[in-house]
Order: sequence, then C-alpha cells, then structure tokens
Amino acid sequence: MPLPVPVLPEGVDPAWLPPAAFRAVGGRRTLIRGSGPLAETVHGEVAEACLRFGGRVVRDTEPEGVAHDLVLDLGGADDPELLGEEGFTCAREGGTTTVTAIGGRGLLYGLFHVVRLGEAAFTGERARETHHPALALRMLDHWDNVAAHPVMGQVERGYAGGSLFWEDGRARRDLERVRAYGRLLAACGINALAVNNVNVHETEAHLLTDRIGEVAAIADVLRPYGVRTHLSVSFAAPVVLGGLPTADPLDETVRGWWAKATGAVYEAIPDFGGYVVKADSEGQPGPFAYGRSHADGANLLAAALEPYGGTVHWRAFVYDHCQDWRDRTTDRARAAYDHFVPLDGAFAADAVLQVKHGPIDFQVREPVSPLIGAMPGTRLAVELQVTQEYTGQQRHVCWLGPMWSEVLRFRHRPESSVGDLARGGLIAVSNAGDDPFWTGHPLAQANLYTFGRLAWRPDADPGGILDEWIRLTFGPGPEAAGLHAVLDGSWRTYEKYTAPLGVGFMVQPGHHYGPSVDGYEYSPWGTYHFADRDGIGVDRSVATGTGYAGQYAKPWAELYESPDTCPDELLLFFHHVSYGHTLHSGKTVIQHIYDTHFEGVEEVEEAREAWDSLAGLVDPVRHARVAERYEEQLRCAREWRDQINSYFLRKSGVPDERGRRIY
Ligand code: GCW
Repeated sequence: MPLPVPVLPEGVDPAWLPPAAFRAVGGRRTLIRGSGPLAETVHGEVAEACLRFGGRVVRDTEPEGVAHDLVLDLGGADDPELLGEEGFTCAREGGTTTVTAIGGRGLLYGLFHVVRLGEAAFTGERARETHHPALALRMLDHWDNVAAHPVMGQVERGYAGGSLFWEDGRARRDLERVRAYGRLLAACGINALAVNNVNVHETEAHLLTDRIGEVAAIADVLRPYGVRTHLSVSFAAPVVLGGLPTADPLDETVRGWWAKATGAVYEAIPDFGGYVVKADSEGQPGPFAYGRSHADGANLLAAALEPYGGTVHWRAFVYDHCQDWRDRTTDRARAAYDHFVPLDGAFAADAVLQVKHGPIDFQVREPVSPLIGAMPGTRLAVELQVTQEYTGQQRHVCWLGPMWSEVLRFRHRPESSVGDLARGGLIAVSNAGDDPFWTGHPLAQANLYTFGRLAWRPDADPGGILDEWIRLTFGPGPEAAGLHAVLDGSWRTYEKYTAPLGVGFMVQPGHHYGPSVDGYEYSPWGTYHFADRDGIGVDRSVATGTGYAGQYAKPWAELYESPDTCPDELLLFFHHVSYGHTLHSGKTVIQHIYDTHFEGVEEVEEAREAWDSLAGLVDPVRHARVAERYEEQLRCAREWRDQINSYFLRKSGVPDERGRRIY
C-alpha cells in the first residue's frame, strides 16, 4: 500500500516541500518497480503529486508499448556495491528519466533528486550520473526535554517553540507532524535523529527503560523516511534506573545491566541507531567518578550495542567549567584534545567520538578543533550547531552554510579534509520545534536544509545548496536573486556586529542572547577575552601562552603561533595584542572594531530593505514573520554596536579615526 503523504496541521509551513515543488513529477507518467516499505513511501509521494498535477503512476509492469516519463527502479541497478543502501543513479534517454537504486533509501533520495531538478529532469538527454552520500551517518541531535526544564525550557537552546516529539510530559499521541518532519529530513538527506537532550534529566533517563515504548512510537513514523532513531542516555543509568550501587564501566553487574537494557531497546526498536552520551561534562555523570577513562565508558556502551549493530556517540565536549579567570594556564580550548588524544586507538569499533567543530562552543568564529586532526585511530563524528545559540537565536538572519563549508574543507594535513575525517558522520544540533515555520525564523530553515546537503557532500558548494533551497521553498520566480543576497552574506554580517576577531562570547550570561562584553569575563566557564586598557585577546601561543596553538599539525601550528602570520579573523583567539596592533588588513585592532560594528549594522539595514522589496513576491505570512524578525535583528545589532564600541572606546581611550558618534 502506498504510504500517504503526511497532512500538515492547519497553518504549518511546508518548508522546502511545498506541493508546487512536485509539479514536474506530478504531471507525468511514472513507473515504480520494486517492493519494500520505502518503495511505498515513494509511491505515496508520486501518487499525491499526480493527483494534484494530473499525471499517472503505476507499479511494476504495464502492457508493452506504454511509454513512461519517469521510471523509479528499486533493485534494477547493475552496480550494487557502488550504490550501497543509499545511492542511486539518474539518467535520461529516449524521453524517459530513469532512477535506479539498490536500497529503499536510495530510491527515496533519487525521487527527491528528481524533485530538486524539476522540469530539467525531463528535458533533453542526461548522461547517467551516480549519487551516493560521502558520509554514512547524517544525524540531528535534538536537545529536547520531555518535561520542560525550569531554566532551559522544553528545548535546550531551542528557538522554535516546544518540542516536535514531546508534549504534556509524554510522546505526542498525534505524530503526524513528526512524520512530516521525517519527510523534510529525507528530502535533504538526513538519516538519523536523537530524540532527547544530551543533558539527560531524571524524567528523560526513563526513556531508556520503562518509557522506551514512546521512543518506539516515534521511530515507527520516522522509519518510512529512512531516518533511524537514537537516544541520549545517562551514564549513571545503572544507578538511577537500575538501583545498582555503581555505574563503574568495568564492573560486571554494570556491564550486564547495560546488555540487558539494550536488548530490551532492540526488542522495541529493531533498527535502533544507538546511544548519545555527554559524560563528565557540565555536571553530567561519567567514568571519571570511578577513576576510569572515557574510552572505558564509551566501550562499555559499544559492547552493549555491538550485537545489534548499534553505535555509541560519545561526546568530546569535556572541559573544566569551574575555572578561575586568574588562572591563565587552564585553557578551555585545549581541553578536548588533552582529554582524548591520549586515548586514540583505545575506542571500540562501534564507538564514535563526537567532536564539536571548534574547540570552545559554536561561536560565530573559531578555528577548527585540532582534535579532529589528531585521532587517526578513532572513528570521529563532527558536530555542528544548526540551532543558533550564539548566532542570533533565530531572531537574526545568519545562514551558516559558508562557515560549515570552511570547516569541512579545512585540512589539518594536506591528505584529508575535515569532511574526509568525519568517518563517523556529520551531526548537528537541530533548530526545529513546533513553531508553524519549524525554525522560528522562516529563513533559518535554510540552515537545516544546508546541513543535510553538506552532510551528503561535505565539499558541495554552499551557494548552490542555498539556491536549491530557495527554488524548492519559494519556487523559480524572480525573487530568487533577492533571497540569495539576503542570506548569502548574513554570517559575515553577524560576525561584524558581535564579538570581534575570533575572541568569542561577550553575550549575556545564561540565555546567550544580546551583548554583554564582560558577561562571562569573571565567571567559571573559561570563556575570557582579557580586555584591559592596553589590549585584548587570549595568548594561546606555545612561546608565551597556553600552548594551544601547538595542538595543530604544521603548517597551522606555526601559522597560528605568531600574530604576524595568524589570520586576522582569528587573531584574538590566539593572541593578546594591543589596540594599536596593525592587522593584515592595514587597520589597527581598535579601528577594525569600530569599522566592523558600524558596517555590520549598515548591512542589516540593507538586508532588511532587500527583504522589504520582496513584499508581494513571497507568501505574505512568511514575509510578515521575517519582517518582524528584522526589526528585532536591527535593534539588537545596534545594541551590539553601541555596547562594543563604547566599551572599547572607554578601555582604550583611542577615538574613532572617522569621528563617528559612539553611543
Ligand atoms: O553550547 C553549550 C550549551 C549547553 C549545551 C552544551 C553541550 C546541551 O550552552 O546548553 O548543553 O553546550 O553541547 O552539551
């Protein structure tokens, strides 16, 4: 039976799958060959499109002589090894476009490929192309709590309403919208999802055992879209849930407890993906309490998952969050490398070390984590943050495609890029919630889509992905150029009006929205800028600083070591310099701060005008929501400009050489 396309609740935005995106497919004659659950998903999609646009779809065979515009052929490919479960081929010859695949996911991805091509899929001839994902795991982590947390709310660092999965203290009874979410994820290539926060609170700990049925219900609706379900678990589960006196990873009863609990999980969810663990980090329990290593901890869970082919994703976000700002030797940026490099080679094959892309915490500008280049004997996954915790919280337009692309193309050593090293997958913290636009800011949908497509091909051109998203979401009309312009430079604009030259933070403590230059300066979190009357920045050189620069391979270690060679945009991440220090750009640090903050606000003003000019061209509800958010972005950008410029004018005593009014 074809699987019906999910019905969106009234008022929910169709995001990048509006009915119009299916016009080219829906107006044609399609033959689908093959069987299995995902073939039914594909059939349902094509049938719905045909109902709307007048085409026709048949299954398996038809009388001789009937021509098809599109053949979706599951099992028909002649190079199964190359294609794998997720790959597909696409060709057009003699008036027929043919997609072949070996696995159901491949067929579904092939269909969405044809949808993306639109009319172009049905014109002229097309040489056979083979598509398959560069990374096998393309995953979202949802930082969703079942019960609302008193400080963090329901979704930790969520800016799009409540959770898509959990409501009134349990899994939603109506999971139709979750099904629609799975469909959107499949259309950009995402194939795995963790349904709860990595900070596992008491209620959520029970999802592993007595509440696994709720997770299974979610897994059931995601499965037809090729999305496997994962769960964040507490390292202390044997104590908290099992009543054992210890969670020591080398204790036999603890190992037995995990084996049994995991067996029960697989009974409920046979294709369960595995566990995500945040251990010994920001107060979460972990192996350190028992004098054991993180490899011991990860291997305990890997052993429990191994019989079923599951994976443990063990996060490398481990650092001292009880630091004293006077202590200049402890450096949070060093922490992940210092903790994990000595363990390279000690992790089991089913353990994946999940590393944030930067050494600190998803700032608008950070160097690429040196840990990613220093673990050749470990399966690594790279973690991005699609939710915009530090990049405008989905009230500001900040399209992160260019930043992620820079990270993924970065080469610690010439032979491999970060995209190549992420053998354990690309993972991102999701920005979606139960908001009618999914992501709060309608233009933040572009970040979610871009993440999926970059996980499929980390070396893809982000600008091309942006255009794809615009075409699907808004149609092929004249507004495309305006939309591209609004989004394309938005990350650099955001960087201009916030923390300068890679120094990071300067946000309001707790919620992290809006400026507070010294908000974290004397706190225990290890995120300092060290500004005083003479200068600013963190000395992370080997010669005189924390030694962090030495965690990189050459040539990076040398390049970052000296302020003369360090790239401007990272200067204050690596060095403490005077306000009069001259950048490669020819400007002094202080003048750079003034100029970028004025420019940043001007760029937001221009972007807002560009958006205004699209009124009448884009859907009015969407237009109004974005326009409203631009008001807030502009207000907040001015606040950033004024606070930062005033602070540094006062500290340095150096006037703006252009004599502009500061505050
Ligand atoms: O970015 C920080 C956030 C925390 C988050 C933590 C993490 C889930 O401020 O809210 O906790 O990172 O990545 O674990």
